[in-house]
Amino acid sequence: MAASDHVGIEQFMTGVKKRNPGETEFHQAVYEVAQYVFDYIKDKEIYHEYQILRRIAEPDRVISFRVCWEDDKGNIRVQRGYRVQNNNAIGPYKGGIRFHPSVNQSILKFLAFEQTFKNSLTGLPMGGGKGGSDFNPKGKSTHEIMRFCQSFMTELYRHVGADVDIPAGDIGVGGREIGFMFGQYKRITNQYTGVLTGKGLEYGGSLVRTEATGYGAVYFLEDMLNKAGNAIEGKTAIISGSGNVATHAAEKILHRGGKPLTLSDSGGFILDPDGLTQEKIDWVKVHKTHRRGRIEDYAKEFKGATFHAGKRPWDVKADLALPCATQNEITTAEAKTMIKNGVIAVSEGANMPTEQDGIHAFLDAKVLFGPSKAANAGGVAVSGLEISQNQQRMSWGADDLQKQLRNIMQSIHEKCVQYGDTKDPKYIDYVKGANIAGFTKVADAMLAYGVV
Ligand code: NDP
Ligand code: 2IT
Repeated sequence: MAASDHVGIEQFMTGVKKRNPGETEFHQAVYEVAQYVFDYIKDKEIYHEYQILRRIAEPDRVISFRVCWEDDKGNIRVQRGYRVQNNNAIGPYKGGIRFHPSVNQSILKFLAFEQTFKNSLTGLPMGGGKGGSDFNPKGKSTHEIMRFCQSFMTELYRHVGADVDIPAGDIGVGGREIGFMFGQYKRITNQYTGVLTGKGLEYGGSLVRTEATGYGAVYFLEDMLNKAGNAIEGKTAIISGSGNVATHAAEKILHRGGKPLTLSDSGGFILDPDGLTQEKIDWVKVHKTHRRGRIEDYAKEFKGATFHAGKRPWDVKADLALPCATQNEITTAEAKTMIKNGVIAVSEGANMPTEQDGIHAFLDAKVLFGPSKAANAGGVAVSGLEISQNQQRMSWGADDLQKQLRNIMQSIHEKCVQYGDTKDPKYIDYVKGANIAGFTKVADAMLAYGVV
């Protein structure tokens, strides 16, 4: 086949949209990867012949199931549960579980697709998957959460396993929910295996897993800045979210001598012009995780801080930005405001938080931009280390794990530099680098298997 006979990107995307109607987040994620991969493989006939990208963009399977549970008033409630197993070319399916009312098939397919490239970038043997439910954990009692998690696992258990598919946490799923799901898996199967990561330290969890995603996003930011002859020290940072990723990103910014100015949740954002301190971050962790409180209470607790209802923090002037809440939380207009305000680097803690044209605005303005599949890979990387510890029936020390996390983030940065060259020798396109580096390993494994 001559190179000119290959399907073009527009035709490829027409097919993706036709096969996955209405799944806009999934289209967005596939298009973002395809833009770069099409260019990279234009003279690599074998990837065309074996339809590699077309196959990665078709999940191995999408499992959807009913989850019934009883609330505290005795009402029977019905939710939908999912597991999307995208690709296991380089290892068992691996990826988080999200509980949020917005969860649908499109969102989980985009997350499972992205996870495939992210897990490849870590260098560890993990394929890509994602799961979740439209269950809304807000306002639910601990017993309601427990009953929901048990019911969810009563179906999920038959699709997962320590060598098959290893879920973990994501939005709305933290240590408490993982505990309930692990307990139910153990009860149903009578097996004690590392089927989930993000477990408690008492029953096979790993040190550093809780901190890993937020810390990792700041390590990636640090490596981008260092490569450009700059540093975090003395810089201000705007951060969205106030959950696991956001609070640990704020903490690591602080460790590096930076000044975190904001946090947010779905109600709005807080601005603390004095900067968040360790004490304030610890308060947020307890308030949001244990008391299930709202970020607006921060402004009542700490003098000088203000709460901005219904708003996101992106028009606050700062040097650095870390979106750590959810997808498409930086619109193209907000990206342009940030550029105008002089932001020098963005590191995505959340998955796909920046709209497509917003990403290109950052790249055109030569803002250092760490895309989610590279910048937030620290969480799943330490999940990979948790799997290794479980299989060895060992647990490693915190110093060792911190070093391994730091090294993995550095090696992801190096892979992005290797593939992310631009016409400007001083500017790295990390989006290009992450997409191509993530693709090659999965693609070459798929080639080895032939047509399956
Ligand atoms: P948490 O549940 O701990 O926190 C989520 C935070 O984001 C909360 O502050 C929440 O606010 C806010 N948020 C969620 N959805 C929305 C929304 N639709 N609009 C506005 N705010 C929202 O989740 P994590 O910190 O674990 O996850 C945050 C992001 O990081 C997600 O994109 C996730 O996929 C990604 N990620 C997480 C990893 C992990 O290890 N946990 C690993 C890699 C990526 P509220 O309380 O009001 O809902
Ligand atoms: O998006 C992600 O990488 C996660 N939610 C973590 C997945 C994992 O398996 O640790």
